[in-house]
Amino acid sequence: MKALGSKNVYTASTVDQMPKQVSSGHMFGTALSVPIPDIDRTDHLLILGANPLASNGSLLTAPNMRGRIRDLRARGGKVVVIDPRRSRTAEEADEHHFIKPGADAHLLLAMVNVIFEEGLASPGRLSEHLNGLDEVQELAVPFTPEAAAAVTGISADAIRVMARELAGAERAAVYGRIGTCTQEFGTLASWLVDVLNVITGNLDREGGAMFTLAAAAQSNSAGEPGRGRGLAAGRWASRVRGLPETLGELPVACLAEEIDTPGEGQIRAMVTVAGNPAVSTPNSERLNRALESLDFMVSLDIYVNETTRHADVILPGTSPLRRSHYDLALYQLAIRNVANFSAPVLEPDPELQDEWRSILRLTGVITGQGSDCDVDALDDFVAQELIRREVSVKGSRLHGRSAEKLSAELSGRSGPERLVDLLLRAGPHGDGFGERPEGLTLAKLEQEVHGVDLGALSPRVPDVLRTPSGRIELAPEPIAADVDRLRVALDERGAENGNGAMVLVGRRQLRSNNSWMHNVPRLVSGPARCTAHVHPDDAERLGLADGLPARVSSRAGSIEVPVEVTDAVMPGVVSIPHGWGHDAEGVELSVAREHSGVNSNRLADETLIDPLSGNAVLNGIPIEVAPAGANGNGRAGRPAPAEVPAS
Ligand SMILES: Nc1nc2c(c(=O)[nH]1)N[C@H]1C(S)=C(S)[C@@H](COP(=O)(O)OP(=O)(O)OC[C@H]3O[C@@H](n4cnc5c(=O)[nH]c(N)nc54)[C@H](O)[C@@H]3O)O[C@H]1N2
Ligand SMILES: Nc1nc2c(c(=O)[nH]1)N[C@H]1C(S)=C(S)[C@@H](COP(=O)(O)OP(=O)(O)OC[C@H]3O[C@@H](n4cnc5c(=O)[nH]c(N)nc54)[C@H](O)[C@@H]3O)O[C@H]1N2
Ligand SMILES: [Mo]
Repeated sequence: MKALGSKNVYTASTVDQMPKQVSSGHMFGTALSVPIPDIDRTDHLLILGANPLASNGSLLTAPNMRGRIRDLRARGGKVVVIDPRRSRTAEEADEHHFIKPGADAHLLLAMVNVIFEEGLASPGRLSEHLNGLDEVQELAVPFTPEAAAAVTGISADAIRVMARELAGAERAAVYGRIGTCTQEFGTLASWLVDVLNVITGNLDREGGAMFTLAAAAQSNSAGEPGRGRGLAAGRWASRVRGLPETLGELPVACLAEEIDTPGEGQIRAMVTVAGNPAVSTPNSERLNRALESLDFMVSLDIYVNETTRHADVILPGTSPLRRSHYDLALYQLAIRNVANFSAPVLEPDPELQDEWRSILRLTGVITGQGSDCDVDALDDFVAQELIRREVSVKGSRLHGRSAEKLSAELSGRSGPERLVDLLLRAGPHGDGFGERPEGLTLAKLEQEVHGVDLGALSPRVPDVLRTPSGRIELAPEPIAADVDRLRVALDERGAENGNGAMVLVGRRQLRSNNSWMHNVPRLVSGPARCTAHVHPDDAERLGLADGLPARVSSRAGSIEVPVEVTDAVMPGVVSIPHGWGHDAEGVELSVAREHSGVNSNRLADETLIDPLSGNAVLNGIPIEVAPAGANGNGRAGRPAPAEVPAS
């Protein structure tokens, strides 16, 4: 990306967790300073917009979420789930409340209101590290439980009880995930999750919401502790819509218009790496047309799918079984401090290059060295740059050490493994290149084939903070300013109650992973899963019948999809899973084509975003629903009602 020098960088982050990164960045100073619910030690867990029994958790890395939630309840703890669907997680919980999509910020702010109103706020030890407590109290004043009830669909009494129970629990944590991010008020909801964690005294304490201390590459344990530069955002804007950059990338909801709008700076060529934006991003039809119009496109991928079918060149990846793995990102979000390295299981395939080599070769091409460039020299250069940074950063364990000596110690390795060894050894659990011989190295992890457990999370405030003030910013200026939008919605939505308008939400499925697990026969067997869940009252009102196709339309597009009538979804809401629709021309997925389904992102409107993060709104999309005409495409198989899953 540096070699290309383009500001046109897009990732799945802006159809996923960017709002949480923005709120965390403003509050704690880095985008991955995301408080993680300490599930194994908490007594009370409030879950919003997450379904860990299907997803196994996200921004919350741990195996066996079902077992952990059961254990929590078995030791007398309570689990409350807020979701417009009665998900599998909701079924396992003590309590579930349907919420109108997009209304989480209203619910959470009303809980903040109750906690202040009833004198229950007690940040405890954190008080001396906080800015903005009074401001938050002030911001919450208009958001009474009565006002929030109309917007959320949750009664004022229930909101009060939830607030009291959260504040009263010995140890409690609030966890919000994709349902709270991919919506109109994504950053506000993400912020309020942690406001509640702070004001109930649960942030950064055992059994509350805590900061992981990862073994490698974590910016909130790098450099000098306790203070930093804060969030990088708004340094440039997208060409067409003028949406701000965040963390060096632009909202993927802008990608199609950046390709199909003529003028200076128009995107004419593209590289995709392990992404399927033609399915996973809003207004996918427009993006598909845009991708087809490019002058050149190269993709690194393992399939000829909806995205890579547009490419001029596909560089195939190796099987995960033929390459090593260390998860730099997700271990920063783990519920215990852990480190695990997976060595390749199978021998390298002589026909296939490692992906990191393909990427370096592309770098060679881009920098004018040609496709027969010296990949090993480029790899050495990358490693030298990383070493140079470590030895020059103030506060790094390796500050002032000799780059040559460190480089020599790493010389037996190449590629990502050399970088991982460096990052592990420089990290807070590392050996510091001999400084603490019992510390971690990659060699040690190679011995520990099941990984290393570095212990339960422990309190990290204030050292973890990287805000310019060195404090937790409870009411960051840009976020506080966005509360105005909530106030407007309070009036508008409170008034428009119950006029029959429908909205769309998604749902994740256990035997799927976004768009790319549908070409495996075992994972697509059984009844068709790409169905629209519709509440019985809506089905009756709209003339929809179980197993028959409905036409669902939005500003962006229109699809036909078979209906499953179920009271697992709240009235006024339709749920369609994402990642389906594999019947497009040129897609070479023979199994997935047989179980095609339709792409729900044809309905997602690229003009709807959360303004603070640029994140796409994928939940709470206004739609119209009607029985499909007699000429419906019939592709939809009739699902067997007995097998209708709750998620
Ligand atoms: N098996 C499987 N596991 C996965 C994935 C997969 O596709 N399959 N995907 C992985 C990825 S990329 C991610 S990001 C994670 C996501 O992990 P999760 O966030 O746990 O995933 P979801 O199951 O999508 O849960 C989101 C829930 O939010 C609800 N929801 C929708 N709108 C709203 C709203 O406005 N408010 C509230 N409160 N709830 C709402 C939905 O009904 C749904 O139950 O899962 C990861 N794990
Ligand atoms: N409506 C709606 N849309 C959503 C979501 C939603 O909840 N609702 N969820 C959003 C979320 S959370 C996310 S993360 C995005 C995901 O968006 P994407 O990342 O664009 O989607 P995936 O389907 O995960 O695509 C993964 C790609 O990687 C390829 N691949 C798999 N293994 C390898 C490999 O080893 N090497 C290489 N090079 N390629 C490989 C696959 O073939 C596929 O093309 O979707 C988002 N879209
Ligand atoms: Mo995701």
